[in-house]
Amino acid sequence: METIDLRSDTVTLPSPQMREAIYHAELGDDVFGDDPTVNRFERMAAERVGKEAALLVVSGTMGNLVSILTHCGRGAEVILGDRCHTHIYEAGGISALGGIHPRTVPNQPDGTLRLEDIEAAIRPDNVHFPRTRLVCLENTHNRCDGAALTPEYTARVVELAHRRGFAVHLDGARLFNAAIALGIDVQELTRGVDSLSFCLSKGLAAPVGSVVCGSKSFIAEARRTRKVLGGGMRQAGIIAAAGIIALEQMIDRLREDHENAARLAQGIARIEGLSIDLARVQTDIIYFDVTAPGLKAEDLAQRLGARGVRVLATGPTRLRAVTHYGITSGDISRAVSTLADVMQSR
Ligand code: TLP
Repeated sequence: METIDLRSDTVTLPSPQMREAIYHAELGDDVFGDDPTVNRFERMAAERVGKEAALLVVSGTMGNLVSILTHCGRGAEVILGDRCHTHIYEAGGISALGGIHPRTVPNQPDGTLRLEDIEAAIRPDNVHFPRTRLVCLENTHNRCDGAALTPEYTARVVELAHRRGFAVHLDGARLFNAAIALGIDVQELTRGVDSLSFCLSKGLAAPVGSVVCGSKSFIAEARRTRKVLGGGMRQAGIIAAAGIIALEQMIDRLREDHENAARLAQGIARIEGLSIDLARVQTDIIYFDVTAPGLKAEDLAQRLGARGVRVLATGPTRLRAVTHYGITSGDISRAVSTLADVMQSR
């Protein structure tokens, strides 16, 4: 019996077309700028999101770190959500490596930061304070039920930041999921932001890699920052080749992941002892709660795992499941019936 792995969309394996493209990739030394596949990929990525230039990096974490370090000098302050990935899951890299001061404001349930909260967090020019240099948004928002931020909201944050003299970075690890969920072109979600990163190794199913996009001058600086972090790669066309397939073939299919997530959520809603807010299910990420007395999320995850369905416990009663390339609609039916069985046979 095959395992149905719903822990994350990071577990996706490359498609046959990616393996083929990797095998045949034309390569060179990318630190010298000589890898034709990387150069082609970076041009494609920049064009796709409507920015001048792009930079291939190892991971989403490195994409955010490179971007934030490039925007901010040591001692600068970045405004970011208290539930955002950079603040919670990136090992404090911006402080550890960049001497950058994080100023958190509450993420609203829909993943946004209230404009009033951003405004109130901006530092006045005073020798006592760090300088506000950047605000970070996350779209889709991982910890906020995979919510998609709208172009209207993004534009309002961009307007505020630019009016007050600082930049906007968008952690778009799952940016294409947002565009698909909202039924819009991805460029509507990137307009005006000074930098963004998106991941190749989540729903887009490439084995490795993320990409930072921005103006030519920003990316030239980001290239230096990546080198400082030891992220200059040599025959990186091996990675970029899969990235090209990701951009060409894997974006539209994210729709299937959203449909599967919605079906999984509807199944969960019918199971006694579990609870889920169906109105919050928008993309490939769903969170649900155990309400059955005495059952911990961790225990449920373990029992499911023993039956071949893997999910993540993210709190004492909270669990996360993520659909992706490699999860079929048949897998969703099996996951729901396994969940129902496990809950019934307690
Ligand atoms: N998220 C992973 C874990 O780290 C939690 C996951 O399974 O969801 N931004 C966002 C919004 C992310 O969700 C992630 C990964 C990253 C950045 C970092 O990407 P990687 O894992 O490539 O460093």
